[in-house]
Amino acid sequence: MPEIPKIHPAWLPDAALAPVGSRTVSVPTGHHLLDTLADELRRATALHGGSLVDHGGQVRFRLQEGAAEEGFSVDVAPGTVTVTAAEPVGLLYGYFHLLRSGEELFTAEGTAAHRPHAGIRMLNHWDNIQPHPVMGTVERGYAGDSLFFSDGNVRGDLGRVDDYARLLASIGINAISINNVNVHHREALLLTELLPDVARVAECFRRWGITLHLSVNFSSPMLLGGMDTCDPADEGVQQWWREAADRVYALIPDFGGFVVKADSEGQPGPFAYGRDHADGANALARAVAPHGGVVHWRAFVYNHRQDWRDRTTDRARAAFDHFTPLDGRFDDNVIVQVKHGPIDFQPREPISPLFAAMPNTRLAVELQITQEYTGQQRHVCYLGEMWEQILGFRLGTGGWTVAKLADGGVVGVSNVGTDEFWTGHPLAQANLYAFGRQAWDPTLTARKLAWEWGDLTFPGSPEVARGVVDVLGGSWETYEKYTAPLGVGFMVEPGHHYGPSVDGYEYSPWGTYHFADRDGVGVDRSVATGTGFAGQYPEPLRSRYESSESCPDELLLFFHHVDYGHHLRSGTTVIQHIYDTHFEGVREVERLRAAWAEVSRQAVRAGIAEDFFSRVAMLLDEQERGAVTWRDQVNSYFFRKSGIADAEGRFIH
Ligand code: GCV
Repeated sequence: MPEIPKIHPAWLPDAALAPVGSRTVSVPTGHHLLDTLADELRRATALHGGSLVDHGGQVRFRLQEGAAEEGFSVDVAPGTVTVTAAEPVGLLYGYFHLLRSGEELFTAEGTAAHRPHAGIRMLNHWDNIQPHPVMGTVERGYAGDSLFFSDGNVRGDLGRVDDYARLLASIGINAISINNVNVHHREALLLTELLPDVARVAECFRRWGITLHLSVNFSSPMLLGGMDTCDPADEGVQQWWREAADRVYALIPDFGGFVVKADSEGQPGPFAYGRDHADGANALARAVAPHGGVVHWRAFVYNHRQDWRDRTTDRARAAFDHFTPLDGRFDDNVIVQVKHGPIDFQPREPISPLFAAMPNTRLAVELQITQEYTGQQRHVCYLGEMWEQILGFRLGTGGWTVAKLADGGVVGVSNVGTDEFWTGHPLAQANLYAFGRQAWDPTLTARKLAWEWGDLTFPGSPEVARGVVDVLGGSWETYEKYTAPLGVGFMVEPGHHYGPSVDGYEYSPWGTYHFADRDGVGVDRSVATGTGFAGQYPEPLRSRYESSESCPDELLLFFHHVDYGHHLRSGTTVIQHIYDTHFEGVREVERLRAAWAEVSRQAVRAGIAEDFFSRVAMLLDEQERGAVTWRDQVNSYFFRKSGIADAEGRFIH
């Protein structure tokens, strides 16, 4: 059995470099990204018997004015493939395109142009420098420790960061923030004392065309500057931010900008001074504007000290209520970053109505790659399928998709850490892969991306790739089946959010209720009788969500409180749907395990190292245990609340 390298190469094993590495290749010089590309080509050709030549060759990279920013075109003629781009980064992206296209590309003559859909394709890390007593070094991290920080400092050895940056460049990521949006005291120092270390990290990413951003604490002028205010209207505060930005750019000339979580879950913000979020965001944006930087200002602002008895306050309404009055007031270099759903990354939520309501603001869509609410990288849950629906969802005037409305880019919360497979669950690599590729081109289907990822990860073993793709396919819906039903969300253990607790958040201040009683379940968010949230959508969505008759089944309990006997559009009742899907979800996990056993046998036959497969098998044991627990807790809860028996007479505790 060949030995697995200590760190798994993810989707770039050496064998995946063969399509380019086995040929004669030429590349221009004169830019640091071209040096990176040349290094990469040297490595590929050394491995696969090709060579790097000064001119010509079978694969030619060339720069030529006129192509789209960051884009590239590929021209295939008999015996040669030419990649042309206006910018060096386009050639780098073109190289990775050749790898994922494989040998087939070399036989299909013609020219094709490629360009990214979103200008900013970003990852947010929620990494802490000082391990948080509850969250550890990565908040909501399920893949080991931080790649950047250790022992209260930036790591001395950043070798792994370089490998990480290469993986990210290969899927088109061009921006990264390295620290948690909850910026504690030690992390605030990244802006000052620890800045030289940040510059070292920025250098790793620069080599791969990725700009570094920092999450900053809104009260930094007080925390770091000793001031007695952080009022964004205060001239001294504005001056402090300008000087802070100048210091950053002096060391990191291509610094991307700031990410800010303000007035959210205890983080400081402009409300304390009677200012709004446009005032706050613009003060910071003006500090980075002269240097070409941006501010990602998060719209995740809500009251987390709610009284569950108060049915008028609705967390789902909050982002829209706070931000839509500010449309048009944000500076051009502010990007308002909006979570895809109105609450918080649940397995199923409607699209945030904010995307259709701020035509004069740059918006970014925020997705959660780390599986906080989708199995914490212990369950297989292929999120590419969820994101395909989100990015392609039409809600704007003229039916614009979320991908188009989010003209400020696509941001994902990273799922990576020091784990040898990068992502804890080896199959969660596919989520990171799909995220980057969908940010580049949101029309790519999740299925196609699973194949791309499988083919790259297991080159030359199509049977293994097929088996893995089949296991990924449908896994998000399987997860949804055995967890919270019909869009209700949040039936998780408080705090760590793993595993079921139907009433875990029911009487807490976080605003995440399901209001189950003896007669029914769900939150009435209609305009007629509920919180009015449905009214935040443009037509025809508003009417569709307003009525329990037309509301899609998968979102019914998000928008309506209905009796257990209510008939879904599918024909079954709410209570029977709960029972059926929970039994079905567990059966699907059992099938996943059997399928994985078969893929593992094929992998052994193909001589592929076992570690990947045994890790997944071990996690599938846990997934099955978890699914059974979810099924039993949810089914028992609703059986006892409703007193309605399962029509199939299956055992419910
Ligand atoms: C970084 C959720 C998570 C928090 C996270 C927050 C956010 O509430 O549970 O860990 O904080 O979202 O997105 O800011």
